[in-house]
Amino acid sequence: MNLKKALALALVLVLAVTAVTAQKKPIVLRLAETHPADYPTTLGDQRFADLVKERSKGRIVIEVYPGSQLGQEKAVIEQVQFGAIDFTRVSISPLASFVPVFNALQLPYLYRSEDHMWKVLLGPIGKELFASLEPSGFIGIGWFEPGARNFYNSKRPVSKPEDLKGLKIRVQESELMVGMVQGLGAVATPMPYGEVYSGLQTGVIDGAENNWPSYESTSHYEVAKFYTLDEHTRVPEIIIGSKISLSKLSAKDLELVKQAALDAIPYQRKLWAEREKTSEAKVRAAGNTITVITDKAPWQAAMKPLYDKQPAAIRYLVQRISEVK
Ligand code: GTR
Repeated sequence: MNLKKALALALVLVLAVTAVTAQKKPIVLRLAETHPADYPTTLGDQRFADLVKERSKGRIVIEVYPGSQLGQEKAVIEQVQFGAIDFTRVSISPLASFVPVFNALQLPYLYRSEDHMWKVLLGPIGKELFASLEPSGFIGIGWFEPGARNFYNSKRPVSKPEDLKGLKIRVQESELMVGMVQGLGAVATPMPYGEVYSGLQTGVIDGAENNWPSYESTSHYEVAKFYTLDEHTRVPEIIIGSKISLSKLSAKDLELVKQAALDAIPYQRKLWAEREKTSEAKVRAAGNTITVITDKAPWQAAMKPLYDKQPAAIRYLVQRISEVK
């Protein structure tokens, strides 16, 4: 073999080795989750990550960081916006401070049922809302079940809206939620999820509101023993991606990612339904006072003024949501 041929062969070999190593190195993306590892949304995130890994044959790896390791929701959303975190699963409540049209989805007593909410999320309105995320630097990836939220406090049983008067109630970092609680005559205190337990313990706040699994998994039920099943909101859980960081995925891979999130929904919903029951059983066994609200009319009436305050675009969306059969 002459020198020229040997050099050419060596070059071919180097290129082949580089191509193989480049192929083998997966794209690693991080997903931030506020809940602990065994919580239904976290297990849903993990199912999403597993499907992506499997279908991309290991080319795309999503690492799930549970338990607020990467920060509290609002701070994480900012980081997703700037491309420092690739995905997060959050409640749309803090997200609405970034993309206000999402407020339409968290108005009290908006959905007739869980089923109605899912029809909205998976139908044309859900798709439009995903599209509305893009100018703010986010990509809509998927939805998860949030359950219904209820008020709880450490002071007294609450069976009608007036019973909340004067209580300091923690809300998510959302102007709309501040408005909702103020409208009930309570004192609204927005704060990150991770600070609520000590807030209740030290008396900085008297109460908060959340679904059965969150009330139980955070141990809030141990320090705020009065739980009122008023089911005021269903605030969808969402997975969003960072437009900046996901620009490294091909259009086909982005489709694969979105499809995987869609396919993880039934699993998360099944786990959710189970966890709602076990959380409820645990709280009841602890002897908490559970007040069942059979007539929601006074609650709906008390929250109605919030609707009238919304800008026209939200009111229009609310109208369309009510028409979804
Ligand atoms: C939970 C929700 C979390 C977080 C929390 C809160 O129900 O799953 O993402 O938003 O509520 O109240 O901050």
